[in-house]
Amino acid sequence: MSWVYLDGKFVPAEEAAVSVYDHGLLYGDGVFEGIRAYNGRVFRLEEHVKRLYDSAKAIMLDIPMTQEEMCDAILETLRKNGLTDAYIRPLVTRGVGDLGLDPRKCARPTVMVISQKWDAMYGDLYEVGLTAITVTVRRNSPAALPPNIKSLNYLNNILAKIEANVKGGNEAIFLDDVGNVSEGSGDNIFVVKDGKIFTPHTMNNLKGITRIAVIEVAEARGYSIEEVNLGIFDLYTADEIFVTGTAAEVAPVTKIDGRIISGGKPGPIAKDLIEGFKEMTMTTGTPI
Ligand code: PXG
Repeated sequence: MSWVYLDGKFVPAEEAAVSVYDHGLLYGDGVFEGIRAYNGRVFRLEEHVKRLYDSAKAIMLDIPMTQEEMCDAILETLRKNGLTDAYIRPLVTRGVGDLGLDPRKCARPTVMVISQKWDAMYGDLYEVGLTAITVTVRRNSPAALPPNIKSLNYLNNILAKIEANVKGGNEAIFLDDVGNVSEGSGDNIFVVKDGKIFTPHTMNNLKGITRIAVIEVAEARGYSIEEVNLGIFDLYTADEIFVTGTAAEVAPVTKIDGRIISGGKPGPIAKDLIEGFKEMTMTTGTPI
């Protein structure tokens, strides 16, 4: 049997349910995280929990437990389910209210932790590389809904994914409202040009935890890595492109909008970082 943490209790997965009046459902009013455990350890647990609380703070949502208690709830969920390699989804909604959008109607947030076994998201695509599509739908403007908030409102990302699916891509790449490269539908983006690595600033994308980990791996391996504004030209003329995320890990892109990147196969720097990141996930993290 698998168990879900729900408001301080463990309930069987098939009985874990929220009210139709929960504003997480009615308005996408809530925040979440996506975390991985590898080899009996949770990768960057404190960083994910901190980002969850930052997302909550940005939407004035008071999570009714401390960050330490949230970390414990996550670890306990994994133990209760006997998981050592897993995907973990903590989620906090505004809670049960009425059909009006005013969050003051919601007495207390709903807190959930869902977990499941999880393997590589892109299967054998890591060997051949992803086909990416720059989509016409733009990333939410930071002036409207900052992409830094990992909110339950993922329709912007889902519209991008649908467009990539329709156009035959494995992943969508967003530009922001002025045409700067932003991120993928569920990952951050990096390009390699003339031996140097570049990635967008995090104003127009999620402050990815894998992104930071990969920057650390790159620096440890002696690469020059810089945060810059990138345009579509930089994507089309890149020597290598890769995306990073909890689900995607480090995934090379070998074709974008029909342009072949790094000869149509994963490039040497992406391969080096895939190896370094794998080592990091296998040897670091909070023991379950
Ligand atoms: N940008 C966006 C929009 C994301 O949703 C990332 C970047 C990468 O962030 P991290 O911290 O994970 O390196 C994400 C994270 C899924 C899935 O099921 C997607 C994410 C995480 C976990 C699962 O597609 N995206």
